[in-house]
Amino acid sequence: MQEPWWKNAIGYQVYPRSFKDSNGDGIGDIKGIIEKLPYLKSLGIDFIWLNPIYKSPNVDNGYDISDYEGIQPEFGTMSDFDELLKQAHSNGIKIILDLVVNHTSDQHPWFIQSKKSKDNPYRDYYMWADATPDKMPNDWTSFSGNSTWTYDETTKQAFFHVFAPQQPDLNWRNPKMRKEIYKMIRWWLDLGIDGFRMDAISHIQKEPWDYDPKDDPWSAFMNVKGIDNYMSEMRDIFDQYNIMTVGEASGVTSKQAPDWTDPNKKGYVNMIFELEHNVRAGEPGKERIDVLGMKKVLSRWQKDQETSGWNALYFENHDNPRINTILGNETTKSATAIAMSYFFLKGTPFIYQGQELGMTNYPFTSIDQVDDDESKLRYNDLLKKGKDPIQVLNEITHWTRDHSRTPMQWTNDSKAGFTTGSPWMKVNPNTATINVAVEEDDKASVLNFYRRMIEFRKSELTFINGSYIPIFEDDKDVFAYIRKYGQKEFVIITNLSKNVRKMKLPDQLLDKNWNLKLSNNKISELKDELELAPFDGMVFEKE
Ligand code: TEU
Ligand code: CA
Repeated sequence: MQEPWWKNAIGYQVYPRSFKDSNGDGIGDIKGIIEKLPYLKSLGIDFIWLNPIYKSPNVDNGYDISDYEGIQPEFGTMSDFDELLKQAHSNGIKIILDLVVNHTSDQHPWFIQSKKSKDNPYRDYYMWADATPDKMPNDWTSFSGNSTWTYDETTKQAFFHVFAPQQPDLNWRNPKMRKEIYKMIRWWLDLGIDGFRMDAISHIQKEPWDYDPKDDPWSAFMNVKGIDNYMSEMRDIFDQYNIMTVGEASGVTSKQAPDWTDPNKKGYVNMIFELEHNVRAGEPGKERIDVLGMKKVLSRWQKDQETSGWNALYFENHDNPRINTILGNETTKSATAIAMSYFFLKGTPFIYQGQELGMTNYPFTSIDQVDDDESKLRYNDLLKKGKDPIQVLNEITHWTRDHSRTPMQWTNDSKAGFTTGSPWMKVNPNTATINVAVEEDDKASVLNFYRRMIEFRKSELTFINGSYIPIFEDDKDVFAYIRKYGQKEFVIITNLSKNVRKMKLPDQLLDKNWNLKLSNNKISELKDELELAPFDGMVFEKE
């Protein structure tokens, strides 16, 4: 059977606002992406996931949509988008868009109507309940730490939102609302896009308002019973197109995942982004990702979807700090070891813009430098709870989503070659050394390593179908595994730490000859006793 195209594809996530500015207003745009298609082609990626490009008041950088079928003017026009799609396709690159249907902007015409009166035809497009200014319908907590309810004076009721108050949740129980969303979905698919990344999709169903979340404050809207109906309806549309879909589905467990991603089961989507391995909200003091914990989560997802379903593989996205800072030590060495550690797992790998350069966190020193709405909400909330301001600042600046949203570093210019104007978000000063131009010319750069790694990954079908066998499973520094299919066998070994590690190879690797395929260090043979320097990484193939 022919495998679907997305199984041997590499994804690249573009955050349009920060990718490339073509007209000097300091904001990245669609024409900027078109300009950089040759770069993306040279990297070897197969599809782009674009963060929201729709009309939006921009409270949550495009995740608050006021017109699903209009392009954000700062980003360009619909004809720019058509051009992007055309040129991407002629370069062999597919485009998937963000589908944000858990909520809209409070400036969406539906919500403006809905707010007007209790009998407005759009009232039930959203969720309203009786309240007073100081008594909300229940005491559920939203993702930003505040109430999920905002009181509205006009009708003396409150509306429901799991994110910011400017992002009211759509009422998926309303079939009329769903019909309009499905029409919009078809509209984009008919335009020829290649699929969707479905934002916050596991939250579209909520428990009844009298549900008690107990000690799990978000359980009231995480993969709640009844979501099946809506997901199946969308699947039935997707099935009519040759596209790929990836659901951002926190709350769907690894055991439940095959149900979501296996076409022989419910198969709502082709793959899901799990959020378990990528722990964003670290406590102060716990700055580094715990390698052992992360390995356990990733291994569990590999196993639970080994024979049924499919994984989406990623370390970075626009919601997380830079992996080369929180897992690596901001070196070429760590960036490349980290890359190898996840790229050969079973699933479709995603790269977030700048990750392929080894970009790092931004050195924030004050809350005024922070743009992210979620970070500011949390900052104020923690201050209100009486926490120490310095500690709060530390926590927020360590984890703010802004780290990943600083401009893409194209050159060593102070504006990173991102814009000729004043960039909307500060450029990381290390663009002096970490940038595309410098790395193009350096054979040993992170960028050129990614190129080799992508080419190799795609040339070897074992990485699609092979089984996953973890080794050194309980080791706190070394992430290593075997991929095996028939006679073919590969072993991936990465030291994700600053420690020198002496490893004794497990029996299953002994008495075989191993050829080096990819490496970021001087080791050329797989010996029975292996000494790994900090952030060594390599891939061997059995002879
Ligand atoms: O993020 C949503 C998201 O991270 C939640 O779904 C998650 O389940 C929750 O925080 C618990 O960990 C997406 C986008 O990626 C983000 O940028 C948006 O701000 C958000 O949705 C709202 O649209
Ligand atoms: Ca611009």
